[in-house]
Amino acid sequence: MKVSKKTFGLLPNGKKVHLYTLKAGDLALSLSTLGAAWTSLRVPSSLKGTDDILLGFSSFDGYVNNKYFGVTVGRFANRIGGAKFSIGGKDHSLYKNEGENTLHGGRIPFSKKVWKAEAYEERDGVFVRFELKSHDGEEGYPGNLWATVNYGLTKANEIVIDYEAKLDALCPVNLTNHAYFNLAGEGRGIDVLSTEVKLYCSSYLEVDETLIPTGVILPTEGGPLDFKVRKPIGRDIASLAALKIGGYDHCFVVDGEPGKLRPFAEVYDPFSGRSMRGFTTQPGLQFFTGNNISSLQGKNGVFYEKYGGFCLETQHFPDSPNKPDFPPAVFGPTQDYHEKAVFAFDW
Ligand code: FUC
Repeated sequence: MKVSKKTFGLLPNGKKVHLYTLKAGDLALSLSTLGAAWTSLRVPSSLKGTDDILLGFSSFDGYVNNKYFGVTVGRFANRIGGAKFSIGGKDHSLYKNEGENTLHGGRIPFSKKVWKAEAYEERDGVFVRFELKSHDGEEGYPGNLWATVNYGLTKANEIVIDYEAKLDALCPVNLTNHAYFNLAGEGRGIDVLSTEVKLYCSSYLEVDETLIPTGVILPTEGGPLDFKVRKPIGRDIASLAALKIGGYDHCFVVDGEPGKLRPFAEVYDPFSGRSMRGFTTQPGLQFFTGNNISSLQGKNGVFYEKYGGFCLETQHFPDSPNKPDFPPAVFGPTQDYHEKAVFAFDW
C-alpha cells in the first residue's frame, strides 16, 4: 500500500490544490482537494489490461472549468424544488441554478471548494480524510456545518466511503460522490449502453418535468427502470432517450433498511470483464447516464459523448426538505449526519 501527494494546480485566488494517489490491492485512486474529487481510478482487467475507469480531465484546468466530475456534492446533492425550504417556521432561500430549483448545493458548492486533506493508513487500506467547514448562511443554508469525508482504497480492491457532518443548527444535508464510471475504460470511445446493470431497487421516485419528485413512489417492475435482473443499460433506454430527460436520470429507492450497509448495484462490462458492486447506507440512488455530455474533451484529448459514462449517486431523496413523507434529511446539533458507501471491483 502506498500514498503519494503532489501539487495539482493553483486556483486564480492563489490557493494550492493537491492531488493524492492511493495504491492498495491492484487499484490506484487519485483524489483532488478541489471538490474532494476522484480524478482517476486505474483497474486491471482479464481481457484488456489496465484502464482508468473514471471520466475526467488530464489537466487541473479541466476540473476548474467543468462541474461534477468525480466530486463530492453538498451541502445538498440533487434538487430542492423552488430553491427553498422551511424549518421550524423559518423560510430559507437557496440559489436557483436550474430554472426555479437548486441543484447540487448552489453557486459555489462543496464540489468547488478546496478541502483540507490528510492521508492515513490502516491495516486494510489507505485513506484520505477530507474536511470542509461551511459557514452559517452559506448558499442560504442555516447553521455552521463541519463535513468530513473519508475516501479509501482497501487491499480487497474496494473504494470505501464515509461521509460525516456535524451542525450547530437544523439543516438539510445530502452528500454524495458524482463519479462518472465507464468500466470499459474512459478513453476507449465505448459508450455505457452495453454495460450491464442490476439495481437492488424495486421502486423509484416519480418526478415532474423539472425532475422534482411529485411525492409518488412507483414500482420499477416491467418498465425501463426495472433493473432487478441485470441488463444492458441500452436495452430499454429508447423510450427515455426520446424524452427531455434523455436517458436515465432517476432516483431509485434502495431496497432494505436505510442506515444499514446493503447492496444497491452490480455492474458488469462485457468488453473488459470488469465488474463493480455497490453498497450504501442511504435510502436513494440517483442513476444518471451522462445524457447531457456532448463532445467534451476529457483525458488525453479524448472526446466524451452522450452516454459516455454513468453515475451511481447514493443519497437522500431529492427535495426531501419539502417532502415530509420522505426519509428525513434534516440533521442538527443532536443528530449528526453519517452515511457510508462501498464500491468493490473485480475483473
Ligand atoms: C445528476 C443529475 C442531473 C445533473 C447532474 C450533473 O445528479 O441528476 O440531472 O445533470 O448529475
